[in-house]
Amino acid sequence: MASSYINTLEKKLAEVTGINVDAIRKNQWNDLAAEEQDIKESEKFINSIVVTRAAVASPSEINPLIAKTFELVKRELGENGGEHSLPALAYGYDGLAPHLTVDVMTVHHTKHHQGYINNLNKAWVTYQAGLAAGDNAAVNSLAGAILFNGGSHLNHSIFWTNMKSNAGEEIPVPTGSIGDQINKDFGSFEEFKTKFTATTAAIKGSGWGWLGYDKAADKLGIYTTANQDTVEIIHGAVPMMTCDVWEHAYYLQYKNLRASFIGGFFKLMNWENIQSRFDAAKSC
Ligand code: MN3
Repeated sequence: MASSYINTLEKKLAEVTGINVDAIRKNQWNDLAAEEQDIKESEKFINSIVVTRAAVASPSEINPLIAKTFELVKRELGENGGEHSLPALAYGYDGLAPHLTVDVMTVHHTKHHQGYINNLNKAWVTYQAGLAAGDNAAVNSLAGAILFNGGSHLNHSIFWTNMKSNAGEEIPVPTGSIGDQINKDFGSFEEFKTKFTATTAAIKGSGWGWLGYDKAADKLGIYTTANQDTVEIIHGAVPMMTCDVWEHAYYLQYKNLRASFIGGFFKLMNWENIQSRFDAAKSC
């Protein structure tokens, strides 16, 4: 059902302008098959596209992933739209050494993460102007920028909290209910670590490796997302932990040895933070 639906959508979008079919295919309709609610919303969205004359689109609906992105940022950081700022770290820039050096951390936090935040705040201003003008085509044309920069802000903010200082070489092992769930879903922590490392190291180009929680199945899973896509929008999983494998996250220190960086990341893993995310996901 979902695939014929997508075909219909693509045909209709192909007739009109102002809608990025690739972006919608990638970001919006991926999980249609599993999500009855999404299908209903998709229907509404498709029906709203009115071809007023040949090759002109007049969408009356706004891409729901724009609001969803701001909602996820608000849930993680408590920030209202357009009021985004660099979250303080729970450790100093030298606090993750030797596994992540002060140079890597400083550039990553103050230059890269800040850059995405600046873009997101700018996109918000245009988004509000588009809403005020009732120009839905203009608003929808911002979706790519908002998903990219908002996803990045969200992903980095989760990533920072997933780590804590550990100057030693030992790898912290999860205990409590998150440890039990990892044993249940992956066999053992060691098997989880091996699979997460292999899957995340194999991401083509830039992206993120994730430990996510599928609430419906009551199951943890390993996921990947490309670029700055976020796991909840792409896979419907609640983020527990994420590892940034864009080269800027590790290249200064690890060069092209992505798996070695992931090994360092495991030594920094903050299982108290991951446990609290698991508790929150289970209780809502
Ligand atoms: Mn990054």
